[in-house]
Amino acid sequence: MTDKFDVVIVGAGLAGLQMLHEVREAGLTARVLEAGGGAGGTWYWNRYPGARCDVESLEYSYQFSPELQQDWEWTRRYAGRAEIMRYIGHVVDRFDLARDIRFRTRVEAMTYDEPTATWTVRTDGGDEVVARFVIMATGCLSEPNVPDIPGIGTFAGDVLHTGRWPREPVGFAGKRVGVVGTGSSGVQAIPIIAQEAAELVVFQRTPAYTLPAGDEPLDPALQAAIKADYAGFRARNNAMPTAGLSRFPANPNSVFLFSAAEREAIFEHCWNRGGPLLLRAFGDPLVDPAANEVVAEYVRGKIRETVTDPEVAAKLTPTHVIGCKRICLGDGYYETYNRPNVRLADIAAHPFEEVTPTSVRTGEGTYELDVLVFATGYDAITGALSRIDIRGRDGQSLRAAWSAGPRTYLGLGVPGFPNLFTMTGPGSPSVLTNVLVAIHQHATWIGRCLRHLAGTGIRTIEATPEAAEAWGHHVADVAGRTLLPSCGSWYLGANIPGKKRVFMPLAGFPDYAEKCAVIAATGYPGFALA
Ligand code: N01
Repeated sequence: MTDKFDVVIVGAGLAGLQMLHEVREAGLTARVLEAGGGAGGTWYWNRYPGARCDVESLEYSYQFSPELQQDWEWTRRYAGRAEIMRYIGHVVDRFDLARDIRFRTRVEAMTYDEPTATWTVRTDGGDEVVARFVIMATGCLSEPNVPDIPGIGTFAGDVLHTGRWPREPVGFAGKRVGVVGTGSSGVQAIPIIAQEAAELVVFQRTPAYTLPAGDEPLDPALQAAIKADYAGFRARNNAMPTAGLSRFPANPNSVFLFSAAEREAIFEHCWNRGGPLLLRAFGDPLVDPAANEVVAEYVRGKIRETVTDPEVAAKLTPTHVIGCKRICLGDGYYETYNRPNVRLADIAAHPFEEVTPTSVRTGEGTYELDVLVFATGYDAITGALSRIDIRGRDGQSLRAAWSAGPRTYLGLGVPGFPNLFTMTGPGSPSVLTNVLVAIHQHATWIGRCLRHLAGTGIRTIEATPEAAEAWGHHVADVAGRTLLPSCGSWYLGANIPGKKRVFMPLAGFPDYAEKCAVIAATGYPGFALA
């Protein structure tokens, strides 16, 4: 069966849903193809215990409808998965989005046809959809990374990944559970699993810097005050480098301008307030290694203070630059290691050797387990794009075009792939910002672009190779002025064996948004329009 639409959107997560709304506003027809059984993207799949957003609810929400943002009432400072899924369901119903979404439909391949200037998109059901434009709203953290440990296929118990958690409830009572990974997902799941499981072994490769989230019921007076001027609140957030947290003014001054006692007081305030404020407490921790070390050492002190066994505390203490991997937010994480049923296995010092039907063996010993949970993250930013066989001009594949690292213009267009847009793609601020703001900016920019093309009779838009080349240098230059590329993070692709190490996101939202706006207002320089 072949259907025809103006636009195909791949993915019905928060990006795909807003994009569908924008495409409709532009007067075009759209079909959204979504692999999951419902809308929500990352929130649909991440059903693991403790899943909660690490961006405050009043910011992690859509801004395209003033009525929606007035009507919706958040209950927590950080919304949990269930609350976010209720919000997504409300948005889908309110804007009648589901009628244009085909669920349980995974896109396998797509091919550009030059004579007709259309894309043919093929699904796992064998159907084809033809469209002039394809918009990839496939998410930055949607393609799970599962380590290849010898014997993993023989394990007789349940093997779970936080990003593909089963729909049916998973019970840990009376079970011996192993969790691999201590990034944001592990840090949230570990304290909850520890409360239920008979025994928990955490397999840690790199300790994370974990700051208290400070989750609490949302103060109704704060919610009302923000709603009284939501537009102003959004505008102030958009002016921040990470497009958020304008409620907590950043201190631009060097950490070294303050005495030890003054620093301590500022750090304590940030720690007790919760959230990632420590990194904004001074102006230089993400650019000066010595300043970074001051902040890192404060967090290390907190770990030593919290964890009662000094050997365990030492293993949990990170040594890398704070902030070069995404900061984890979680309440009660370090305290969990004081529980008698929790053990920490250092797999950097003693790597995995083998999984048997009943155990995991490392260089240090054998752990008998009933359940194995992988909180091992994602083939980030490019993973979901490169698993689809995308063929552009002259049949060239996106995978091949990106074998030396992703090449985009603005993180929105790819040379050789006309009429294809990537949302929150490599080369855009995406994961270095509040991603809902990044989504809003991309969805509105693409919507405006589609209206422009329709109004001028232009058939194709395509990033030029020169513009993409220059943009790649710009992204690298901006990252190179910070400490962000200084450790083996998923921002760099370093968590995936064999993946080319390129710093993929662009730091600094306001400058990026301004550039995109100027490009749209001046006839789309850097894109070939034909
Ligand atoms: O994944 P991660 P995540 N053998 O990649 C380890 C967002 N998010 O799902 O650091 C052994 O951060 C890996 O070790 P190392 C957020 O943006 C947000 O936790 O590579 N271990 C690390 O400890 C976040 O950053 C929220 O050495 C292996 C862990 O597994 C992003 O998603 C909640 C391994 C993976 O950490 C990803 O977070 C959850 C291997 N082969 C996620 N491979 C909130 O909003 C990897 N590891 C709160």
